[in-house]
Amino acid sequence: MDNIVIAREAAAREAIKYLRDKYVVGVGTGSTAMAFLRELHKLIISDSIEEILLVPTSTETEIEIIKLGLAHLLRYPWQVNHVDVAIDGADEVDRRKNLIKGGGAALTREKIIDYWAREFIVIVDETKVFPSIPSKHPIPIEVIPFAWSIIKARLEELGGTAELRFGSGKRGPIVTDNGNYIIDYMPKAVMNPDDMERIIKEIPGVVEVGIFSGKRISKVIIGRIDGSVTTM
Ligand code: ABF
Repeated sequence: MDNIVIAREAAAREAIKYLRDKYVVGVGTGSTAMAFLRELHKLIISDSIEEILLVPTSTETEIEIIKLGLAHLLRYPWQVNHVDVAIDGADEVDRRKNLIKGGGAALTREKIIDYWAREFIVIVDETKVFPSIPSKHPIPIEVIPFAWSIIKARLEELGGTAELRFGSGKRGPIVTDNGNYIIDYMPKAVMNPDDMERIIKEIPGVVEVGIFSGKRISKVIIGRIDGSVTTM
């Protein structure tokens, strides 16, 4: 098995320890979150955990829940009055638990559910840990399509590069679950992530920013390629 897969699955298995019977679980997006969903599926079909409800953070995750035969557990935000725990992946995490998310273009629904949850647990493999963010991945920003060129110019004025994200085959811009576009922004200088998030969010037409503040995160579980885990 691929080393990264081993690391992801180790983090996903560890996250299962934070679930309880009768929990409302926010289910993240991406391959690490899907490893978690598969582990959770095993527990549900073996009756090791009872009366769990699942709130997806994207259409992609919603489809996976249905494909696993768990549609009866699927709930939308308006059908529950809280989320006990959200388990989600990330593209980058720094030592203060600040995250870059949105490589899969699902950042807005992820932030809605992850921040609403009483506990927000992040699962990553060890290659996602960096001294500061953003390091390798630009900051994904969900924008109203009408405003994309203005926002791109405003970001470039702040310093750095900003690119409208295209789908494979470059047939057109990627469209999010909310009908918006994504701009990937790599700032020129490293800045405090909370300040960066605030400054970007103030630009009219920005829907959400793929910086998730470490202050909102209960725990980060890091899976290692030897199959062990550490937490922060
Ligand atoms: C979601 O999936 C995103 O916020 C993040 O961009 C991505 C991580 O995917 P993977 O686990 O496949 O690396 O959590």
